[in-house]
Amino acid sequence: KAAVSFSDNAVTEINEHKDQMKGMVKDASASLGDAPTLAFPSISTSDFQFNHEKASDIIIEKVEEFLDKIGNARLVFVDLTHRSKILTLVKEKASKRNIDPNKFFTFVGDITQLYSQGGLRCNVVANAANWRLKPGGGGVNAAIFSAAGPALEVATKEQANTLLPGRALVVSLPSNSPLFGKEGVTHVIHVLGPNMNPQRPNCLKNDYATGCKILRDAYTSLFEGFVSIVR
Ligand code: AR6
Repeated sequence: KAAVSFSDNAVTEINEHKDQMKGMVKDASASLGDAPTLAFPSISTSDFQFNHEKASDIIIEKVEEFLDKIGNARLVFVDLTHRSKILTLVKEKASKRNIDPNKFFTFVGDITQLYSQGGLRCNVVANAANWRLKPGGGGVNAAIFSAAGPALEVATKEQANTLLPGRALVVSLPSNSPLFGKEGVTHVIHVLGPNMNPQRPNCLKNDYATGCKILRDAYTSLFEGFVSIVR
């Protein structure tokens, strides 16, 4: 009998510890998960065919430049699959440079479903846009416009009809947008990167001197946009 009651006590104690642990884990994730977070895809490396080595260097350079400026906010680099070459490069280079993994990390998932599917709260998402700031065209642009519904198109058009390569446009997402309601996204930042695809407008024809400059400007403009929201 004594043995049984001892074991009952032990079970009670273990359960208490478990609850405590759960609380601790919850607190930790809540404090980090509540920080303002920008989720961004790789600009220009898919449809726009920009070189992945060069792009990943620029991403790391710009993340390092901005991590000091964003306070307790976080930057998250997103792509659809673990097989993504650009995601692997960025991950490797971030770890080599000892970038604080609490403030910058890579994440695999659909940028339009980061909270509902991945449990990752991101109040701001970046879009690899086209110069007309129009829905469609495939890639992340089609996905974001489709997930956000017509509210995003309207809010975008109220601000601008076109975007120059290397520039970003911050759009506040109306609360009736499903991307706001389901995912908690309050802002979309459209970014237009340099284009190396001859089938798309303003092709730079492999001019990487210009291309790298435009890609740097694009990330600078994106992160400055995020800083302006966070402040
Ligand atoms: N979630 C996360 N990442 C994604 C998603 C998604 N739903 N969809 C694509 N990616 P791209 P670009 C990744 O082609 O090269 C459009 O037609 C993708 O794997 O969207 O800047 C526009 O209208 C890649 O790593 O952007 C423009 O005309 C990254 O997002 C043009 O493409 C960017 O791929 C812009 O081309």
